[in-house]
Amino acid sequence: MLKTATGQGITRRSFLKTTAVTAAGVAALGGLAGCSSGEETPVEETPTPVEETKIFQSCMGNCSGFGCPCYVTVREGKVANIERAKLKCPDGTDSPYQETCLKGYTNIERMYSHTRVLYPMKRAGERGAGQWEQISWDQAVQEITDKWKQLQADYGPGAVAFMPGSGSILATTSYVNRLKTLMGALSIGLGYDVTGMSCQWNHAGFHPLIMGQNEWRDMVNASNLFIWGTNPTESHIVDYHLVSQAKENGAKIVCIDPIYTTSAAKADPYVPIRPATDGLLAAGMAQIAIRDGFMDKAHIQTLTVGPFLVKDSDGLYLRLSDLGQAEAGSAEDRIMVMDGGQVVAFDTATDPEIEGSFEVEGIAVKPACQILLDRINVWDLETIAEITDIPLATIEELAAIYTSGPSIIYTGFGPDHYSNGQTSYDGMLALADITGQEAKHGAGICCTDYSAPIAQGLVSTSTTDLADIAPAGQSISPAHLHELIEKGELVGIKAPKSVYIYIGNPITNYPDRQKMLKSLGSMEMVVVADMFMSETCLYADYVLPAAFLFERSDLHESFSTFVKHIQKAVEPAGEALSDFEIVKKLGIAMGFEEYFTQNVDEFLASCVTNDTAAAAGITWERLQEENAIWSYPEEPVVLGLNTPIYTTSGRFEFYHEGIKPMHDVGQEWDMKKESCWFWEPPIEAWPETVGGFEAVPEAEKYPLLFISERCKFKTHTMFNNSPMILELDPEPYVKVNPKDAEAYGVGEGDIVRVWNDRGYVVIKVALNAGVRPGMLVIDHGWERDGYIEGHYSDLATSESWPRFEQSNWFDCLVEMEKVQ
Ligand SMILES: Nc1nc2c(c(=O)[nH]1)N[C@H]1C(S)=C(S)[C@@H](COP(=O)(O)OP(=O)(O)OC[C@H]3O[C@@H](n4cnc5c(=O)[nH]c(N)nc54)[C@H](O)[C@@H]3O)O[C@H]1N2
Ligand SMILES: Nc1nc2c(c(=O)[nH]1)N[C@H]1C(S)=C(S)[C@@H](COP(=O)(O)OP(=O)(O)OC[C@H]3O[C@@H](n4cnc5c(=O)[nH]c(N)nc54)[C@H](O)[C@@H]3O)O[C@H]1N2
Ligand code: SF4
Ligand SMILES: [Mo]
Repeated sequence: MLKTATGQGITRRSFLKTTAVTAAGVAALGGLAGCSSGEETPVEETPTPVEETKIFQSCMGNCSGFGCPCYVTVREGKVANIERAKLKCPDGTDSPYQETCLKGYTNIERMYSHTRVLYPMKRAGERGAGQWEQISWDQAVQEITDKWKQLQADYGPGAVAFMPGSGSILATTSYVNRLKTLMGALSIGLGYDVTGMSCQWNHAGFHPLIMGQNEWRDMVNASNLFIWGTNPTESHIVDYHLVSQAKENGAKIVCIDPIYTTSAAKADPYVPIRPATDGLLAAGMAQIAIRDGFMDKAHIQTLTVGPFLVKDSDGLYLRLSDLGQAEAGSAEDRIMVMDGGQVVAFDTATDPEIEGSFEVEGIAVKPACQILLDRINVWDLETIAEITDIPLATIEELAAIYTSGPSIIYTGFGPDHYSNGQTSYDGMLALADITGQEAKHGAGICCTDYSAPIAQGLVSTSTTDLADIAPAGQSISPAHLHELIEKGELVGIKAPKSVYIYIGNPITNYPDRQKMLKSLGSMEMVVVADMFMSETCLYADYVLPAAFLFERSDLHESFSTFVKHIQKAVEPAGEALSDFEIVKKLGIAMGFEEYFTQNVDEFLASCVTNDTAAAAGITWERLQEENAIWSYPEEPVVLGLNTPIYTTSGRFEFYHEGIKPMHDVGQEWDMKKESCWFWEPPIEAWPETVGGFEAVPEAEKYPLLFISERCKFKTHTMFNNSPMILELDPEPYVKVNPKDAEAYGVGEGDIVRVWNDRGYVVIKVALNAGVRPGMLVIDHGWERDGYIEGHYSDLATSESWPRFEQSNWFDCLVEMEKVQ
């Protein structure tokens, strides 16, 4: 018996009764077709029952679903059907999360697609040519590990790098970390969504339940929902119903986006904004809120770092040790605030000042809130209106809506994809801090999904047991990979000579594809494990066939309110192996057999055999019985209300004392400037001179701003191989505003070349009046073979600002011309 999370039973083995009826029908037809004399007694055919098995399984991908659960029906060794598995919240209501989207239902097609990699493949032509020799697993493993051993012997352990993507965040894909750790190999991190996520964590801390933002269930409690830099009808398909529900509950839905998206169409007001200026809009709204009496002093005093005194000299907090009253760094060395004309430790104050500037024993100080206000007040509202391209009356209207009741800013990763993304998120977060729109239901920020069972410690794939025996590996961000490879060494890290790529398609998905091709091209050996012949596979020396989700057992450790155990439904196609088995083979061949003794079930069981899981009542036995176990509180998680704020100060931090860059690679760093919100235009996406900010020089040649957008037909590059999806969305196109189309002499269906110094793409035009004039938009996720020529990922820059190592796909200027 398989059970859903509610305990509703679903029979694992059931027999189709309908076959009897079918057989009788066939017998009747047979009788007629035979057209016999009618004297013969019709032969009663014994119906052959078709055995069906229903297995708890899941879709997967880095979409907002992150593994929507389903039941797959297995018939004669093949997956024959997919049904959504309705999981339940602890109170018995349907879980609002992870409802299967259109893509999820195409998984059968994907799984049996001709683009599946079925055997280990060795490159037989130029890299990228797609010519392969099928080899045995033994040969593949031998050759790969021989080369790794030689490279590590010649150049050190970091000569081999491991590079993940985000395609399948499951316990077995994390098993790779075991091999990486044992080899002391170089880690190449993830370079996406860094700015958005990190700004949240810097503001509210990394909480094991929730990553710096509130849980999405709370959206339905908002009076006003600001869809600000996200397009959830496309990018959060399975969660969008929360927006609809909020609307049904009477919430006002506001959308701020340069493009009139499908989400914008459902909002009122929709406010188009000049790209990369959201931080200034937030500052303008904050100014108006303060002017109109909506500054929430009590909130700033008690739940933010607002009253903490900051020294003018070094930007650090004034502490008791500065006044000789405690030992620096000791537990007694508390941060000081100004209270009733006295400087006191923050935890003894009753009504601390949040504004003003003071001198304490000759030390000039200001409350952190004053620093924020000074930075906001640098901008006058007219300039903000000019730069954001939003009429002042509209900014007034937005501020009035935002302060009229509990308001949630539902943001996403639009602002993240510009180099100045931090100015947008820090601005939105500061707006919530100043107005007290947080730490209560229906308020705060709901950005990317909730946290993960792995973050909560419920599913642990940790490699700490190897700490004493393995050399400590180094790590580098993809943002610095090219520099590392060009220079051969960067901050003590040597350029890798080989890379193992898994659950990712970096050649398509990182900006400046030509640089990525060059960096990966410099390697002596590139190995990719994938289920499909992705674009990155095409440039590999070895492609290892990975088992599809339905072909393996696993534990979900990615973003979800459930811990889930999926069970192998069918045997892997061809000679595919699960990532677990692939890693195990490689690990044993590298000489680590004693660390790879577990079978997959033993490994999965070990992942949930830990104190945290035990305390939460999560056991391997329960998972086998129930498949999915809810791992969140009953009430929606709201930071500062029903959870602590997980910053070091225990408060929301709009001021970041002593902030350091995410990775110090010798970049210029202005600590004081980075400590608090400021606004500057992005590196490249500034084609016009506005508000005193000069257009970038590139704009003379490349006047158009190019961005990509999520579409419901893809999860990044996944689902490019589903015929059903391709029927709905057969080819890429660039969306062009009709005014620009006229100026460029192009019309619907024309073919254009879009280019800059980094590369070009040749693509069909789709006119779209919702696109802001001066912008071009291509749906994200098409690979090399989708374009007529070139590639959209050749266009974007790999440059980023100093604080975060981020990929800035939207920070990109281009020119366009008609080809035909
Ligand atoms: N179908 C589908 N869903 C997905 C994914 C997928 O590939 N396919 N990927 C998942 C992942 S990993 C992520 S990170 C999320 C991303 O989810 P979203 O953040 O929703 O994704 P995008 O469509 O990239 O960008 C969001 C919106 O930002 C707008 N935008 C662009 N520039 C600006 C700006 O300067 N200011 C403002 N205010 N808006 C701007 C764009 O027009 C777009 O409407 O989606 C997840 N969900
Ligand atoms: N132009 C542009 N580019 C972007 C973005 C954008 O907005 N615009 N958004 C960026 C963002 S936010 C993100 S998160 C990234 C995502 O970038 P990636 O993480 O590279 O995303 P996917 O294209 O989903 O690649 C996943 C790959 O892993 C494979 N895979 C899936 N499951 C498994 C498995 O279990 N085992 C193995 N071995 N392989 C598996 C899939 O077949 C696929 O080839 O894309 C980024 N790229
Ligand atoms: S593609 Fe759709 S069904 Fe699959 S995990 Fe994502 S949202 Fe869920
Ligand atoms: Mo992402």
